[in-house]
Amino acid sequence: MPYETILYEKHNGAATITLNRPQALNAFVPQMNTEVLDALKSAERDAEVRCLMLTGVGRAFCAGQDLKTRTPGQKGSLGASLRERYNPMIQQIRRMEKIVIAAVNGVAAGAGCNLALACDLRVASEEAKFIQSFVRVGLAPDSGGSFILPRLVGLSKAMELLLLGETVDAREAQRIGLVAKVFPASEFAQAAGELAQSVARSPRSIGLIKRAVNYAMLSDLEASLDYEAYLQEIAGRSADYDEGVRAFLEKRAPVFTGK
Ligand code: T3D
Repeated sequence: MPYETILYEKHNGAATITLNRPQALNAFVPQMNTEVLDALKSAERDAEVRCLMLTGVGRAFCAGQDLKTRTPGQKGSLGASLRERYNPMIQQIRRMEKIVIAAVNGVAAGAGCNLALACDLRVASEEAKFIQSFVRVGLAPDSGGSFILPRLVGLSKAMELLLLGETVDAREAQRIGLVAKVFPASEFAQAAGELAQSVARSPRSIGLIKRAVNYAMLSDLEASLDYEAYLQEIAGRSADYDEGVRAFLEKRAPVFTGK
């Protein structure tokens, strides 16, 4: 499918989806939801792709829903919009075994912020900002934010961010556990790309790590222990595990193939 609101590229096992509506700080219109979902699915199907990165053109990562289409006369049903356009994107990111990295290049607000939170890892430019801006426009949190944010930063901090809607800069986001790494703006694209390349060279087990944590977030210890044993059986049968043990015993770096 040819894309108009996003860019999609592949390089050495890592694919990048770049939100491309810089005139509106990469805010979502329906076509962009459709294209992001399509690109996520095609990355999932593509055996060449082992890691996926999500980023934005210009000075924003994503400003959430395009509010210019939300005037009283044309706003329609927000519930339907979430069910049909946003929830499938978030579910796709969480369900796919491939690792999705949010490379937050600039401001991430509302559903745009929660899109980043749904990813497996977040890295940020020093210029990035995170805003749970729903309260600023009279909305409730969506796109998984009410579920994921407290799990990332704890209940008290999550409530503060949601209720006050204040801007969190990149360093503060790193301090509270919202992002893993912060890079200077001038080095950001390269550093984020290198991280995606390195994840793409990781062993098969990274997808199993994601599955294990996804499962554990929704279940109790007993069920998680059982599911861990199931996933470890899969990992133990992989070529990458054999290579990992061989490399350890031979005192060299492993060469993983993702098999
Ligand atoms: O379907 C549904 O409706 C349900 C889903 C709802 C979930 C949501 O995501 S609701 C939307 C949540 N997002 C926001 O509330 C963020 C709104 N934007 C802002 O608060 C600010 O723009 C930012 C804090 C993100 C950045 O501020 P600043 O000062 O750096 O930039 P700016 O001047 O406000 O914005 C620059 C341009 O981008 C401007 O356009 P203009 O006036 O020059 O033509 C602005 O209108 C546009 N823009 C920014 N955010 C949006 C947007 N246009 C449409 N929709 C936006 N969300």
